[in-house]
Amino acid sequence: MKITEAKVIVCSPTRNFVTLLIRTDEGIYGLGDATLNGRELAVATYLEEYCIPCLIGRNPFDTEDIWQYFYIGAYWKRGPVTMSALAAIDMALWDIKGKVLNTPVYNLLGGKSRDRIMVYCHANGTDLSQTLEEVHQHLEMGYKAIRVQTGIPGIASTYGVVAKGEKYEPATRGVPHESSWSTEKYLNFIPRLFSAVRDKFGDDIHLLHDCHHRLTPIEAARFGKEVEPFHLFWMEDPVSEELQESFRIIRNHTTTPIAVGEIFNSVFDCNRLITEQLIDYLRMTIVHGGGITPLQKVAHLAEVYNVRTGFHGATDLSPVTMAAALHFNTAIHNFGIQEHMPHEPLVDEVFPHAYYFRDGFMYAGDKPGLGIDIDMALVDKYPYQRAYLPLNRREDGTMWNW
Ligand code: GCO
Ligand code: MG
Repeated sequence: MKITEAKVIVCSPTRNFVTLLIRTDEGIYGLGDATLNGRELAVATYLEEYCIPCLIGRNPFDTEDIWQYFYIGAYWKRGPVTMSALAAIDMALWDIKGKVLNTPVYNLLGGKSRDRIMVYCHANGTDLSQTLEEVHQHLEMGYKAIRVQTGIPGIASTYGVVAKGEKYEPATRGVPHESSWSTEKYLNFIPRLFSAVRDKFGDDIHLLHDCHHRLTPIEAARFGKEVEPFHLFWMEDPVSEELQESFRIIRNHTTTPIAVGEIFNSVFDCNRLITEQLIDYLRMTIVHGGGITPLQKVAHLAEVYNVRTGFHGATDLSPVTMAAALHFNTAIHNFGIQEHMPHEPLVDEVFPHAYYFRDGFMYAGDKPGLGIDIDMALVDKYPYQRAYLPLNRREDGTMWNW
């Protein structure tokens, strides 16, 4: 069996997605997601100019060798652009393998470790009362785990929060939006938020929170300590992660579990965090972590150190990544939780899929391969539109992590 053609499809049904479609001489094709939010065409070009010419003629079953060919063979290892491209190739090949063998991909990754995947949703009001209302609404939808973000008094806009009736979407069209930030106001307010949520809804729901890389290690330590009475499932991205040893400061002060890794793209971004047991959940998911092939190795390493997965699943990760993540989550032993930020109905139309949500859990479905497709007629109707993630400044104007 041989790869005969590979094609990059860039479309924007409400937001941009980059998809790789690989065809074989036996008429079977596979899909991979290569979306890197705000930098989409860099990955598309990398695939078209440098990867696709070397893919033609290869055996799509050789997932390990093809991965190493593009990883070691590029000489320029790692980085989000190249690793997202590599992830798309890898996903598409696993999809083909499953289709040829007529079995869902989870069966190729170890079979079913569980029947259902616990997911967490987002409650994010502009103020406390709207946020409590959002928590209520999501409980009604059946969610067992909820990430809670809220507007902070005295800060004009903050990460993850949207006006009433709007849906949170990380990227916006036009030039980047700028927001302003006060660590002090944030740290003073968030414990009150979680106290109010526990008072109103009790102890049975899992509560999560994303600090979005905005604290220093000692500030994150204070955060973790002050929310301990409300026993969060996790605090996410408490600090900017480049300095892996900085997590020891947080760890020394608090028992609040830590989740990191949505911007990681290789095991070398988190090897120390894992082996020194400085984190509890790893968020690096299939698309930005280089594909199913390397993520399997990372998950197995993490299992030894009691680190579970908690894959990134915002709207900028396409349904192709969600499908791959759900197969992966079904199979590996040390699954923790999966983020679920539902796509717009139009996105689900462009990418028809076998996976589904029911009563707080998601299911990969039992179709061969990844159980995902793309509607080429619809794709042409929604061409790419440049969009950026926002920027963030401290109140005095200093650039800060968004
Ligand atoms: C999350 C993330 C997102 C990212 C976005 C960037 O936890 O879901 O932090 O909101 O900011 O995916 O593209
Ligand atoms: Mg996050």
